[in-house]
Amino acid sequence: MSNQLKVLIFDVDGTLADTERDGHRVAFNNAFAQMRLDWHWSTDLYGKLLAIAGGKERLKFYLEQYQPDWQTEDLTEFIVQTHQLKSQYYQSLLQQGAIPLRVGVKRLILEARAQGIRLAIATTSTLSNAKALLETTLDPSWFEVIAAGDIVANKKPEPDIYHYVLEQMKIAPEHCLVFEDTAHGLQAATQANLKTIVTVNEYTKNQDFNDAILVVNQIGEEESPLNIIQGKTHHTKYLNINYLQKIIGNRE
Ligand code: XBP
Repeated sequence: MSNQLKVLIFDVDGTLADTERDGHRVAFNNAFAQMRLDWHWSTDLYGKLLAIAGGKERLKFYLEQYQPDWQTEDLTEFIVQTHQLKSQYYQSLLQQGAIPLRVGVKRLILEARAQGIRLAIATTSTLSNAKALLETTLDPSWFEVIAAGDIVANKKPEPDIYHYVLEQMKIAPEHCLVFEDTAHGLQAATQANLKTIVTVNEYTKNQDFNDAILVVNQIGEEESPLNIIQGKTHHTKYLNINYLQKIIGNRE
């Protein structure tokens, strides 16, 4: 018996949109400038900082590794305040429409809704930041569960956020498919026994995706077809629900 696809679970940053390079990074730099801090995160440096998941955790790591002599009275308070300011800048970038969805994301989500496939979000981002992206590009109410940020004890690559989604939706992992863009995200989903499709981006394209069932450059559209990077060569220009059903059912 093949498994039936019932749920799609999406990571947010880098998967739904290129929010890391064009959003979070830019917003952190804006916050540093407003706070008169002489720090700038280039796209290259940000690529290294992405090794640490979570904006607050990433800032702490940066201070330890790159500004070891810089001091403040209350580090925790500093991180919280800087992150709040950064989130304001991030959300205003979204409101300006500065960060579009990746190719094929909206079509696939609309198709899933039309076919009664349930939807969820599993992200390391702060809830307000994740919701802001959904509000400006899709609709948060389309997602039965929006699991984000500090809701679980351990962020990706630990599987906690995926376990949380499965529990909330009362669904077995074999009926779900995950979309991720990073090795950390893939590791988190795999540890929760979830099959994962990876849509790589510039930051993640050289990472190890051995555990993915499929690795592509994007979900794709008729006029902007996908490239298969790893996995069986299926003849398709873009991912649709019928195709995902075949993948999950191991029927191709
Ligand atoms: C992305 C992250 C987040 C964002 C910043 O994780 O690691 O930290 O970079 O978001 P995912 P916050 O791929 O799981 O979405 O500043 O809101 O933490």
